Amino acid sequence: MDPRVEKFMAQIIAKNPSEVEFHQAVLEVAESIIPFIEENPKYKHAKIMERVSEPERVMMFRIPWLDDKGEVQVNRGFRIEMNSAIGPYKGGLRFHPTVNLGILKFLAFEQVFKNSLTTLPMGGGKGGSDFDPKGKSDNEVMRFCQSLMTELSRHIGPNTDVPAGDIGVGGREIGYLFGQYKRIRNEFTGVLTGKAIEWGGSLIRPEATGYGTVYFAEEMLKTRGDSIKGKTVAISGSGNVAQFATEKATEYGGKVVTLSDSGGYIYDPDGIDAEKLAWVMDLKNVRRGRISEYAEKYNVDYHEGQRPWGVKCDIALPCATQNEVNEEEAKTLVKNGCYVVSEGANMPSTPEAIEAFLASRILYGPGKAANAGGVAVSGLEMSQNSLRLSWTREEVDERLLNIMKSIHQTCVKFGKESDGYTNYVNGANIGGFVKIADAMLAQGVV
Ligand code: NDP
Ligand code: 2IT
Repeated sequence: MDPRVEKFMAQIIAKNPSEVEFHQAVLEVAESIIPFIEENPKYKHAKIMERVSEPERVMMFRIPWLDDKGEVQVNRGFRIEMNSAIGPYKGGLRFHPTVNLGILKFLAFEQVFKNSLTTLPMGGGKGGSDFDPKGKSDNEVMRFCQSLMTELSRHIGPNTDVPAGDIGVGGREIGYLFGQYKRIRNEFTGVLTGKAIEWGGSLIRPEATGYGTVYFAEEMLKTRGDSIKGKTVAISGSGNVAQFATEKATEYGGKVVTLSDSGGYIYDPDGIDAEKLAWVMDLKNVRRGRISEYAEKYNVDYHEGQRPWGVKCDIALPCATQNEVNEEEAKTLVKNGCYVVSEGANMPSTPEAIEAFLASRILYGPGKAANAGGVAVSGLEMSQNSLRLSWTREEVDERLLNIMKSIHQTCVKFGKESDGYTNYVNGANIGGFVKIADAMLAQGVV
């Protein structure tokens, strides 16, 4: 490791002990940025890298609520306000039993760079809770969301901090959270994104992350005169991002052969077409069932406890969670002919997996670039809320496509190497960094 990076990381690790995912996310950025800062000393003297790695503010709070049996339950809530140099804090809320401070700090840190790449004026934040929505009734989810928002409402606002969804937080949860915010503050504002269309939401927001990930893959393929048409696609997850990545990849002429959840993956060699996808959406979003049921319904193989990366494919779209592709799986993907990876999830590849992708010179689009479409359309939802207008589906989708193209161009601008290979990791990190760093320089030591 570069000794300057090592020295920097030693401070990060000492200051944030046991936050391993946060260390991982900071290291990935530091490896791109520290050499860049050496060539641009104004950022070094202002300690920009030290400052962006320290949250501006962290809230951690108790969330008590009553379950359907009348028993008291206690969860922990968080909001990390990471960086507001270029706009109000912006980023999702995650509800998952694994949620802890380190995971949310990694997500908030990634969000800062991602939001900068979108071209829209949004700072970075993230929050959530260790609450597990699985097996809870709608009423339990509502009471939990109301209790969370009772505290969170003190810290957020349409010009301060604008949360949205992430794992375990979709339209249902945003509805309950919005209702409680409005009740407490007596204000109908764009304080959350991912709202339903009837009460301030944007068309295409549910689709945006998955669509954007596919648009990004298509842009990467274009650089080699290629396209998704006719390609075999492996997708992990079966939630919001995976569903709409499947929809767009299929629309672009790809054949999606896998989906997964935390129980295992299904392999459908005929492809998950529009009709099967509609069935998956009902299974996951309405009945809240398991992906194994797909195997029974369509008579295909289900691989319990496994991830889909052993399947032969041209394109892999990891759309479930962090560290879901390890070194061995990355090497297997490449060995089996996969040459495009576009990350719908945040930090789904381990550092060793990323190294394997870059070493084999495949087209590797890291999450902070490839999944930025979701937060980009959240930014467009904020614009529409401010204008008190709604744009059409076509208008929002066109803006999304143009934003993904612009992110791709930024990655190429900052990531192209002397032999012509684009290192999208360096491109996304440096491209995201410059705008934030310049804003921080202009705003003084704050
Ligand atoms: P959902 O909750 O809708 O779906 C999550 C999916 O991932 C489910 O299939 C879930 O399976 C699976 N999953 C979650 N945790 C694990 C785990 N620990 N191990 C294995 N599988 C797991 O979330 P989203 O689709 O919204 O989010 C997916 C990823 O995309 C996350 O990394 C998120 O941060 C990222 N992302 C989301 C954006 C958005 O707009 N929603 C924007 C940008 C990135 P199960 O149901 O069994 O838990
Ligand atoms: O990781 C992400 O970018 C999100 N979960 C979406 C954030 C947002 O504010 O829409």
